[in-house]
Amino acid sequence: MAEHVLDSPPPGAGADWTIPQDWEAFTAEEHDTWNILFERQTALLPGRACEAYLRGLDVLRLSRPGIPDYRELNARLGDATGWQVVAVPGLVPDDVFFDHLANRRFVAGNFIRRPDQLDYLQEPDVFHDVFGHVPMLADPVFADYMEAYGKGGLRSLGFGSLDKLARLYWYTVEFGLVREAGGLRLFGSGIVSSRGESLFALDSDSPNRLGFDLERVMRTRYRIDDYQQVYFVIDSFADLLAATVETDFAPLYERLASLPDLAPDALLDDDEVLTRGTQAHATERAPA
Ligand code: HBI
Ligand code: FE
Repeated sequence: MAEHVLDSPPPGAGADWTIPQDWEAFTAEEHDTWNILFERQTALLPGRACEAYLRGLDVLRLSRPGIPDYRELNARLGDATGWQVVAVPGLVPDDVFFDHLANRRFVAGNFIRRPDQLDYLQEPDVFHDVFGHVPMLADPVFADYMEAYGKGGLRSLGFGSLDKLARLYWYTVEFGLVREAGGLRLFGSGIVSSRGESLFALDSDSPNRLGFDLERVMRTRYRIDDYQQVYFVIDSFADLLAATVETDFAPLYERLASLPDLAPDALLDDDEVLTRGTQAHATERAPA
């Protein structure tokens, strides 16, 4: 079980699970870990991440290196789109998570991976949450999308359809690609915060790459322990926002309840296929 997942608010935390960041408590080694990851990813992402992400990176360039001090970060992010980052111990319950998003607060795990975990860890640490998510929150259209998503998440709880809506988050916010400059660019936080997946998601012939379709995404299961077997491609953030704000989710949840889920490597006749993947990566990783 992940070490930072609690089943009730930590001692001293509010009912919203937030805790003080206590920036002064981070050690030199923890700041060094952030700096190593930050330098590595910012060298790799130009030409790979979308323009909105690369522009948003500026909000993270603070007066001191190392793990961002939210007192300074939130002044800059707040000026850009009214979003704030709040510290939490780790994963928080879905309803708490959605309520924060609906109020333009992004929750960030208040720990950073160990030096021997540089390339991968399953839980969202401060590097994934802040380096991965914050630059996109500085983009006005995406900032609106994330608030709309939070409000939709709270509504989905009433339909018992959180699992379907979580797939929308997963295949856009965490692992989304966008068409840009005649090619594909990264915007998913799970991708841009990972060196391996920043390469794999664009360069590998293993995964499928499909045109974004809301119902298709919400039918498609995902894996949390390896690179994705499918990436969905949006045309623009305005399109993604429109799909979320203009859809009446009640009949969509009804329809989804009667349709079978799809495996991550599924291909349907009416899919817009940009890449028909070999699934070689998943096959080689399959348990013996
Ligand atoms: N908690 N800290 C944290 N970070 C997340 O990304 C997160 C969460 N709780 C729930 C959650 N995500 C999921 O419900 C979403 O992926 C839909
Ligand atoms: Fe995330």
